[in-house]
Amino acid sequence: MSSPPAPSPSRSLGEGRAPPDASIVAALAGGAEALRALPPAAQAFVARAVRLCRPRALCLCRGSGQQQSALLRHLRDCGTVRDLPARDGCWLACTDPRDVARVEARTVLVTPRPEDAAPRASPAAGGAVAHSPLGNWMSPAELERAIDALFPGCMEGRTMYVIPFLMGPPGSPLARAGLQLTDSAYVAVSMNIMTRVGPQFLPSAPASSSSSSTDDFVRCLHSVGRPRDGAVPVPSWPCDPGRTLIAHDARRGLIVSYGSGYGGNSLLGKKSFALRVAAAMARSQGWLAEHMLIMGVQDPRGRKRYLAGAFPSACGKTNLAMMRAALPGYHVTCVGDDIAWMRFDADGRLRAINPERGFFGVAPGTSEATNPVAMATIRRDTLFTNVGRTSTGDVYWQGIGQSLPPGVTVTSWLGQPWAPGDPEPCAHPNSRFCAPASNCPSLDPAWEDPEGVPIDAIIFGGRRPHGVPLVFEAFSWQHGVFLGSAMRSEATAAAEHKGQQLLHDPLAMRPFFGYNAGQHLQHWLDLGARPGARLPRIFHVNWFLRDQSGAFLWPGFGHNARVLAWICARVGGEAGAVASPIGLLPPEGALPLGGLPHARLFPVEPGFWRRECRQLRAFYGEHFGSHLPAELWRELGALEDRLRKA
Ligand code: GTP
Ligand code: SPV
Ligand code: MN
Repeated sequence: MSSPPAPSPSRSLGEGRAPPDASIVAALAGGAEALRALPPAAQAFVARAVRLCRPRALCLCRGSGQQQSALLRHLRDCGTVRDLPARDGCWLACTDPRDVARVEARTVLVTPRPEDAAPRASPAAGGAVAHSPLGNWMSPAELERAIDALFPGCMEGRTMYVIPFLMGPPGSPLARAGLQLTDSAYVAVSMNIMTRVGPQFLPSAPASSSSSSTDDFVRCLHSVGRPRDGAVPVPSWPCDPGRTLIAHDARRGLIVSYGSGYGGNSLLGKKSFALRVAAAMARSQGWLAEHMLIMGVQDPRGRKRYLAGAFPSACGKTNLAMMRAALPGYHVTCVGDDIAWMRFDADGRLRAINPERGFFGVAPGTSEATNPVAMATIRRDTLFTNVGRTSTGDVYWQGIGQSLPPGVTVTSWLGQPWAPGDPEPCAHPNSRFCAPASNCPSLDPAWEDPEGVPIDAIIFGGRRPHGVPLVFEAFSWQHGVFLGSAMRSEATAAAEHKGQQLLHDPLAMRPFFGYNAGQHLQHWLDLGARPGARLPRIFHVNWFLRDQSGAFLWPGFGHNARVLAWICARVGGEAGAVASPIGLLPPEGALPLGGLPHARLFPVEPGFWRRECRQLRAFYGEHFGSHLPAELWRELGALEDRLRKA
């Protein structure tokens, strides 16, 4: 007699409230404690994951400092982190050199139809996976197959950390809960810095018995993986780069990540939840989840304005959000450096919260000269990854702006002796610091306001070595959304791209869209058309113009305050602007340029912009096609017309 086929282990990973067999959890070390602390829906998710991944033990993360220290000591005993005696409570992790950045090629959105994931994700006939520059698609059935291939037994011999977490200030109408299960203590420690952790953040009961399982919390399953041949070249950093997969099923509120322990691949509250899944929630609930910093700018008369800014990865968000203004009388405060969740309030104002609780910032280039606020933020209680280490137990990287005292030596992120002048850098270009927001001396007093801060201006920007002025303003909300859709930037080390190619990066969301990018742009246009909306002004900036020798023209960093001052004056109706085909420009003399010629910082060369339009038309056509909102095609046509007349 044949028994019925066993159900696929992955089936219903995200579904159901009742624990299928809680006994399997209770039998594990730490299991009973986790069960006691978790609501039934969370218990059910844990039980399913335990059955699938077969961990040796469970560890419930409660968000306490005591537990954080214990986890760090455990990581030290495993050789994953080393202490940094020169800094209080600081640690250094070095990864497997194959696991150093987000893996965009293996990041997918799971939807029934490919066009729900990305405009031009077209699988080969009958295919279950499709790649496109605006997002990769995987079918729900293929995700089940992938889970069945990757996860069974992947946590054998390891502890599963159970991390209930909240994105956003407690009590905020925009805050959302998640539950991440991971076999990486490094991830558990990092999540405890980046998010608010503890079982109290999980809703104790579903919103209603008929509500879908996505309403209560986002289910996140993560494993660093187990290579098929069992070979782990860096035992302190197990991973399975050959089979990495980061999959998002927003409909089921489920994120599944396998094979990488690094950054956005594994800290699932960040890009996976707070951008991809949240963007899909935001679309249906009428708000926005965006790759944006949030900052306060106070002018010499004491007036305060809040700005949100979208720049692609490693293009200056952390630096701008933490800036110390190099302009007398201006004072900048930080609400967030990477992600903004925004909604219109009853008065029609756009209000933003930072869903995170820490900074996961790029280390190279961070110095007392460029970002003194970050340098103060990372003095204590910071987890560094892939930077160099000095013989005195301090950190080191290219552009840290401190020469080494005599006799002090450096070990590179690869564990090799390193000396200034060596051809290879001592820190990986995407090496990072992970520090609690509460360490930041310029943290805005309202940074945890549950209602969020009112946004007066939105800034888009990228790395553009030529042709794009230091700052210009959009003519309207629609034109501003067009500018966002037309963003381009040089590739950076934050993902696996090689070389200095100019990538299109609409809204700085190209790797983070949670649904069809054309619909995401339409959502922006729809919100702008909302009756009673008091829309922020939209600006485009470029700190990265270069001269013939390749050097940056603009001093950047704290000096970007001069640009912010003009933006705030525009918002306040106190500064004039000159119309040009591409937008509104500051008149000559409107912002202090420190002796640099106006024309070099504000080039508006019709030939350059005509080429830009041709490339944008090709990009729109090839990658959006009919999914691009008609209003944006019209904006492009209007720009081409203005340039023809110029
Ligand atoms: P993600 O964390 O990847 O989203 O990056 P980010 O957008 O927060 O970028 P970040 O502020 O970390 O800056 C990345 C790199 O750009 C660092 O090496 C900075 O030193 C450099 N950078 C930031 N702002 C400026 C600027 O105004 N001028 C110049 N020349 N470089 C800058
Ligand atoms: C980015 O790449 O935009 C980051 C780093 O902020 S990561 O968390 O790895 O996505
Ligand atoms: Mn980022």
